[in-house]
Amino acid sequence: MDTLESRNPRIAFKLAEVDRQIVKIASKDLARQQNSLMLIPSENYASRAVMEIQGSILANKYAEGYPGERYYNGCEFMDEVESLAIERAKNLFGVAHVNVQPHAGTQANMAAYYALLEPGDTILSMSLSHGGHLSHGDNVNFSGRYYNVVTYGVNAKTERIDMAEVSRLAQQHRPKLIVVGATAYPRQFDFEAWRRIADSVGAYLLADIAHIAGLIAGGVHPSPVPYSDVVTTTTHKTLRGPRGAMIMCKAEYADKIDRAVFPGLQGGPFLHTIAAKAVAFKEASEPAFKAYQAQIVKNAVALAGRLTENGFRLVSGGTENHLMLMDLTSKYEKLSGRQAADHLEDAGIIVNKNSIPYDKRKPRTTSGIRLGTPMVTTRGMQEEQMHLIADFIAEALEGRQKAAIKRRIRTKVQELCAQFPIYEYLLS
Ligand code: DSN
Repeated sequence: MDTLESRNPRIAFKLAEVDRQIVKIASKDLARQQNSLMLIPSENYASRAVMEIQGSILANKYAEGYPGERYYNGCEFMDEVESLAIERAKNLFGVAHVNVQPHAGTQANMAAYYALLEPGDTILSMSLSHGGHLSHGDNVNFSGRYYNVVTYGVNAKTERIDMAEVSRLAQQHRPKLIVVGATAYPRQFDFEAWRRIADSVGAYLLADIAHIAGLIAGGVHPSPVPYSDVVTTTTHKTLRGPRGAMIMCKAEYADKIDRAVFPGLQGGPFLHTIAAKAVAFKEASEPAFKAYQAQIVKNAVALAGRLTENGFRLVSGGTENHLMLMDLTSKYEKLSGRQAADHLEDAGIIVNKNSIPYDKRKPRTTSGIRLGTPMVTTRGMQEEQMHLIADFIAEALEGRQKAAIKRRIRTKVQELCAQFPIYEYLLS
């Protein structure tokens, strides 16, 4: 029979036939993902369905533009995909307008600034060293170069955002945009209070919910949608979709936001990823997702509680969301976040070094580590396992100079992981 495969056999070869080297690397990471306790709060295990469509024929098409107004022909089904993703996101978050094209969170924030600001305008945002994000105006990022950035942080005593201080800074600097959102803040945001401050100085309010989007969709964190002009998020963290981002906004900013994404900052959208976002939004609208998000928070509270019992101080005293920041100086003055993260990796526990507020060490060293529960919760672990994990962390850090202790914990970690396998269809 005359087939494309018979005319061009390489098109039909399986990955393992084409590139054993890359298969081997991916298999090693599959084993690492299976055998480690992954506690980085911004990561997750995407579902098989999400991964299937992301690696599909939808990756073959260019579709610059938006549904119904493309710069390429042959986009009929790409329009269907993107419209479906948009509708599902609108329903999930109860928002007027959604742009599902941003490739990543920084691009989403960049598009929001591009739409609402002129170079030189003032942004009031959380400082990176207190838990903000590079793209909120850090001086090594484009946002710090093109805008006049004023930062707020957390109060030295409470380690929570001091809303009176935010209000004072807003009055003093009259920002055109206030950004609320963080990558390492373990407390909830009162978005209504942020709106009041923005209104008091006539500023736009941008909520960057990349970390907490899943919690919001699952109803375990208040939503910023009623109070914000623009909301940005990634889709792969607690939301558990493909690696990517989106922008939500009030109807009045829809055109500006869309034009900022394309043609302002991006060319062709990744329709295979947008299809995977659509799948993730469907999954996030199901009752099981609410239960998952509630368990993420319960697990974080359990992990935080047991770490505290083990003598570690947590920034702000605990957590109300999916993550926590551990202040290592409270127990081991000489141990940096970087060293602690490496010792824990030796024991099969993956975390990241992170500055703590008012950290005396540099960002590459840090005095803290950041831990979160989205991945272990996706595996099905509950409070009982969080207690075990906290004890593993304490034992590994206490015995950090002894390779045999870390090896023993690594074995225990692997035994625990074996009880909660991931992607069994890939492992078998
Ligand atoms: N990578 C994100 C995080 O880990 O929080 C920030 O970009």
